[in-house]
Amino acid sequence: MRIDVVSIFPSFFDVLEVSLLGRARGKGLLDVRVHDLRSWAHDRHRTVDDTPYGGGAGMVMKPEPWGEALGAIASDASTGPQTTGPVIVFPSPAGEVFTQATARELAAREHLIFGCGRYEGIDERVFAHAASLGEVRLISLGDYVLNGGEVAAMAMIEAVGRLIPGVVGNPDSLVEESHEDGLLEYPSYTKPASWRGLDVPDILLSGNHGAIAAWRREQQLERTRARRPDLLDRSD
Ligand code: 6GU
Repeated sequence: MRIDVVSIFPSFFDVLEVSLLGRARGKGLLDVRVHDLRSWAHDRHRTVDDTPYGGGAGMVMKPEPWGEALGAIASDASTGPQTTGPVIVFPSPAGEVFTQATARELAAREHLIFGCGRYEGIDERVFAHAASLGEVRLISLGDYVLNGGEVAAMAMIEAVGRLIPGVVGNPDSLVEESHEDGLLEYPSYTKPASWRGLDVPDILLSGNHGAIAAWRREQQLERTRARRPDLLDRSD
């Protein structure tokens, strides 16, 4: 999978070098390229923002650098082995909420472009223009406000990247995670069986695999009911 990121803070994405995703990049499973939006700003100060039409607080990202950046990246990638157009993701608190289902949809694509906005947002015309280059999605991490799209893009890249075959060593560990089946994960324990007066539940030491599976399922339902009842309304 190829992922391009456009940001005025490319160094935010240095952490992609480490851990699981770093190894995935080393193995050639993931081709991530981070671009500085300012390389497509041509004035002396490499300006990427301006005051909003109609007035109001803050600054708005100008359309021209975004148009050039997205155009250059989309046409560069189309010379590669891609058979479908890119998905262009704009992290935005005004977007649809990102879920595990969104991660699965994005993981099935060959090319993702993340356009990270700052300030009060990006000139609205950029989204319309981007729609001529690929499938545009505005995606939010949840109902709270970050200073820009970078941290959100990073979260999405990690959630999507670990679904690419080969990135996570043991594929079984993908299915037993919270949210994969619409429920929260069951509790996990390791040795020692007794620690500071706290004991591992007897059932897990019983060797009865059927009973263990049933207990884990019950734990999943119980925690989901207690912590995230909204998930139960949605799952079957
Ligand atoms: Cl994707 N962007 C920003 N700026 N704030 C957010 C967000 C995204 N998701 C939640 N809050």
